[in-house]
Amino acid sequence: MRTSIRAGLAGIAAAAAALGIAELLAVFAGPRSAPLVAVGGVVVDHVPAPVKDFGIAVFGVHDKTALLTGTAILLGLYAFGVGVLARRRWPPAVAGIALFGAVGVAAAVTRPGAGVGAALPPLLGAALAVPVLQHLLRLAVPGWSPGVSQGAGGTLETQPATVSAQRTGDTGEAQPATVSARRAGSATEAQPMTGEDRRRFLKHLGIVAGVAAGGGLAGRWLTSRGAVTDARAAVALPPAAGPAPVVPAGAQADGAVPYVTPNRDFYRIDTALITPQVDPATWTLRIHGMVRNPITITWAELLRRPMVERYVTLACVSNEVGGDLIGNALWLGTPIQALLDEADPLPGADQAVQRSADGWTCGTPTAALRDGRDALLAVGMNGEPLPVKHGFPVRMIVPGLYGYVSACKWITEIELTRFADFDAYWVPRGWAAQAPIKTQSRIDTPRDGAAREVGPVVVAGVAWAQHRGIAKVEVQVDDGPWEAASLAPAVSADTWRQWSHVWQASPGRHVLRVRATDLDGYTQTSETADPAPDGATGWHQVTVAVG
Ligand SMILES: Nc1nc2c(c(=O)[nH]1)N[C@H]1C(S)=C(S)[C@@H](COP(=O)(O)O)O[C@H]1N2
Ligand SMILES: [Mo]
Repeated sequence: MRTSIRAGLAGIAAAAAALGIAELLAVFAGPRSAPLVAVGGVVVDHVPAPVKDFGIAVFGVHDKTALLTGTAILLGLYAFGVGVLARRRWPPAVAGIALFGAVGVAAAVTRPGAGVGAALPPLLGAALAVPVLQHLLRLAVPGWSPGVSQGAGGTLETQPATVSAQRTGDTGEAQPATVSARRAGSATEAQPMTGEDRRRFLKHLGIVAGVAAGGGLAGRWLTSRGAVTDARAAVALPPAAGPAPVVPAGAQADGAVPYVTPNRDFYRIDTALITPQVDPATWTLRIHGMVRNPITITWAELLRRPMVERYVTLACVSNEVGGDLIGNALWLGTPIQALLDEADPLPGADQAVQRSADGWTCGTPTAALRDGRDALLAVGMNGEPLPVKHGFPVRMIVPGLYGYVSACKWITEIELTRFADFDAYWVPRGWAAQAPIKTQSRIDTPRDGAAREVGPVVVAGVAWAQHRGIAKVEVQVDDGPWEAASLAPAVSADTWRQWSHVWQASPGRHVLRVRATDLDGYTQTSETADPAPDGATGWHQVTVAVG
């Protein structure tokens, strides 16, 4: 193994040790102060809309894993470079480690709600990396010591300070310190690494990597013990005041996704790299700002309020035409309208800003929360307490509005204000402040690129125009006429509607398209638009080979 590779590996191991110890310290300083998560969080908060779009388009609901993996790979390359550099020149390598620590500290302390304590994990992690790297380099590079650097050819060079000492020497002879360094160097030149040296290096490398991984895993495990899994399991949801709406027979079209999306299949989109762990025992919701009567309510008080159950289809603004960032669930919750009436918003408070436990915000038109629609402070999803990833213990659900302007998970605050006075999280990042869900439709079967036999072929899917309702779905084959599909019944205008159509398929390749018309009389435009700033448009189409 080449010396520079060993030095690079020493760099990676030192960085791993830094991250491992930081992960362990983050158990006390808060899970979001762990450097990877903190830096990843800053990246999430600062990516421009097109990049976020790209991330969601390419990685979908796995965008977080992709981000953390990417961050880890970049950090690995950086650490390798620091190791290689340290072999030749130590002070700039220390500066490189300091920079790594500084980035971690800057990220950790600027996360919403972080205190100065959040600086400790990245700071101590970086501080530990210095002696670890020193130790491993001594083993990786015979003759190496922080004051003596090695040149590219394996020959020893002196530090600049030593060079100047040489120059100022009266006789031009090297100072004794330099001489001894040179001697040590030439001695090691003569003695290349033995097999035993190599084994010793690899052993120490392995120990550092093992301790780093152990620290990291222990940290993660201890953090997860602080999780709310048990608190969630202990929740007994109150019954709804009235019976749940009945899903009409025939709501499900053959070949379309399930009318009710099971929780485990429900898409998940949020900016939280660490899922917020909010204990209902200490949870409160504060309604304040431009209101006559500020209100703070506890979990127990919330559960005593009248509860209703409603099917509502939630959609993400980042959903591409034909995409699957949409799901339909039965939500149990208390109507927010009554609570807002008690808080009594002042005239002009046209925006209700919801804030989550991790600092994320969204802004909903106050009118949409008070116009009689089923806007809920939800505690249940498909008969269970909200899954932690979907906002446990409490989230907002507002029919007809994209999630980023209405569906705050882990909600702890509602501040009444004006759209003119406050921009919620995604608005300065290039997304619209107001975002009703656009009328859309999707073909679920056949899949794009599927093969079918000649004869009758079932085409089926979903269409949605939440809170307006779907009036008509039409299917077009190639450039033929638009034909009406048969519409399945739905619980209400707040959910998607399934549709199906039997197509007499002839041999060859065919393009199938779908478009929906809502009950306002609006038919989906063929014009394509990107998700940003306020939702994609265009017709979904699939190509099918028949023969
Ligand atoms: N706290 C918080 N709530 C949030 C978000 C977020 O990033 N943080 N994302 C919103 C977006 S963009 C959408 S589409 C919905 C998705 O809800 P789900 O993950 O339960 O499907 O949550 C909304 N609520
Ligand atoms: Mo979203």
